[in-house]
Amino acid sequence: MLEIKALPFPFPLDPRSVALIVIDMQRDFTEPGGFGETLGNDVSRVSVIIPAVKRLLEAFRNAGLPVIHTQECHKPDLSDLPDAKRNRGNPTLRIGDHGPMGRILIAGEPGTAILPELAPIEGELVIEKPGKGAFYATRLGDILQERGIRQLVFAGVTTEVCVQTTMREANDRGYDCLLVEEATASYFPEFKQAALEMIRAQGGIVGWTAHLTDVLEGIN
Ligand code: C5J
Repeated sequence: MLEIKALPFPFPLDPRSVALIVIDMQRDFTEPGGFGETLGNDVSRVSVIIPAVKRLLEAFRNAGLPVIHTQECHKPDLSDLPDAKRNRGNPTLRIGDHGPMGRILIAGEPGTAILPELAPIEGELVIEKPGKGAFYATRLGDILQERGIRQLVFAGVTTEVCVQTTMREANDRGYDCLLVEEATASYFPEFKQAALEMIRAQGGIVGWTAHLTDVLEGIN
């Protein structure tokens, strides 16, 4: 068992049952012309974490620990896209519309691709998810069970939407969850801060948070 300096108290990391889960580090959220920008967001606020996520990924790979990636996306026929999700708000382009990086948030389109710096390597699992949470309408829960994974270290975007939704459900399913502060971002810095505080409040009610350097030191 390794001990990672974390809040609200040290995280006991078991290398035999931990995985890194990198949430939605795809072009649609981090580059101009994608889903994030169509909603009116400044994507530079989230692209700043790319180097930190890369360091975390490399540390897990070097330590021989498993890595899982997720992508928020929908089928080309939109059969997995509820009207409520497609029609909500007033974006400049809706999910499924044609944008500068192909159809917005559609599987296989250039905008949905994971950033090249963080691209999965052979053997890493990629979960395509139609929801904000990575368990909804995916095989993630079964796969984690089959592989004996009991602990999840989280990175990715956005902190208070897809990261937090997945982390909360993982917590309910009995996983120990640790979010790496420098490897997650929101379009709203105050939402990131609030999410970090909510997660670790009340004795770690949703899980732990830790700084990147402490995680790197702990697993190397
Ligand atoms: C959002 C996500 N924010 N990956 N998706 O719509 O957080």
